[in-house]
Amino acid sequence: MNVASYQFPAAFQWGAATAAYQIEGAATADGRKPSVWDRFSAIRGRVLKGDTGAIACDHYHRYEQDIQLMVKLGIRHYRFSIAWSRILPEGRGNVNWAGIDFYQRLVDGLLSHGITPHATLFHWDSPQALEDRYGSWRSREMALDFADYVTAVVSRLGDRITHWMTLNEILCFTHMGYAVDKIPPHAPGTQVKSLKEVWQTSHHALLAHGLGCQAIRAASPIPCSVALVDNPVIPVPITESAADIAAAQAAFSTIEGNGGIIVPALTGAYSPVLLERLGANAPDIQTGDLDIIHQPLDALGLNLYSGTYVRAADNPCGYVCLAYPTGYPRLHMPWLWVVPDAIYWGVRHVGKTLGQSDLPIVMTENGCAAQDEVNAAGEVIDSDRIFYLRQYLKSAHRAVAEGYPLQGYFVWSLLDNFEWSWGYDRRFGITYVDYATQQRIPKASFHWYAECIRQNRVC
Ligand code: GCO
Repeated sequence: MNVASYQFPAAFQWGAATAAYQIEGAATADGRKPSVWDRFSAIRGRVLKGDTGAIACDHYHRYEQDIQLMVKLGIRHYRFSIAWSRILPEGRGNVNWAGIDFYQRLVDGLLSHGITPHATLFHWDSPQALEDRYGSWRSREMALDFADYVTAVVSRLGDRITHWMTLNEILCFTHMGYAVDKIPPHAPGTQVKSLKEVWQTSHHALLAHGLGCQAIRAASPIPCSVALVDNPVIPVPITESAADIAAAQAAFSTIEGNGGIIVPALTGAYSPVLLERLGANAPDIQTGDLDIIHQPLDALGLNLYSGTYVRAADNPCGYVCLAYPTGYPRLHMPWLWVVPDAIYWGVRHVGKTLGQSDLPIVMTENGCAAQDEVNAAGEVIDSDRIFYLRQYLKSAHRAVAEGYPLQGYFVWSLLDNFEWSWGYDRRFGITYVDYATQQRIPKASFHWYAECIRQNRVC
């Protein structure tokens, strides 16, 4: 591996990622019933400009064309998610064969072009029926229903999908879907009475992950890889002095929600510091829960977009988080501070601080929103996105060059898509989508990424 030219090892996995509700559309097609996002986005004022995922990129009908885009891009790996309410429209019970059929066609199309499918079983679109029945993630039943859904999917698609991911970003669909003192920005958008109830939702999601891992392994007809996808906050040492590095490492397992998601998932125990801080607001944990949650993983998926600078401090926790100065570079989201080193440190922290130095890591999402415009020549010259991606990929390369087990990188996203409460206002794609015509226009970043893949290096 040539360090100076940012060459990656031959087996490095280049990919792109999407999620069902963000691209599929076809909300009522072939037996699909509503998810919490259909209901949430239909409520006035919850999503910018009243946008919904009802049509989105119409990928459900245009998946063949989208596979052609992937072929043009040269990716050999594609990460997408499966919509629970297409498979089990009521959230439990009867399997909707038309839903299975869609994903079989999609996966067969990918495989016929040598593209390995990486399927996320849950990317935030819980069946509305389960929300109506018992408040979805507020109930422990949700974890059991998730495991049954996983069995329904893996037993029917597991002959052709070998890379599974259980849940995407637990903290987002729980702590942003439920909140105490404000209307939560994400579906189901339920205001609860205590922080304990919020932590209970993420505890149920962790249980769902654990039971889901067991269900995948029990149902898969062939050997497969099982992963969790998380988005921990990444402390980046402000200097690489021994003291600041130690501070960043100490921060990793306690900062924000990390101690209550990635730490229990990978170590089998919530961070004691977090539990002490939560006190009476800590979730109820039943005997045996942590063993279920702490399943062996074949890989860990990290979704990384930004990072938090920290430095050593003479206080009980040993670190302070540093505010971003006015004028710090940011892309087109309030939280999208450009901190490329987050990739390197994210990978290194997982290995060094959670005792997981051999666990393969995949960058399951990295990308940015930019204020893309189609120019007179019909092109989108998103040099800002190229600037962003190039820096993050160099950081990924550093992790690989230093021997950390980073095995792949999936750009978020293949297409502009429904960006949750921001609707279609924010564009994360390397392909521009004209929503009025559904025309796809590969942006400059698409061509740049294709060249990186072709040369197997950061160009
Ligand atoms: C997430 C989700 C994606 C988002 C992307 C940009 O990380 O929030 O996985 O669905 O679209 O991250 O915000």
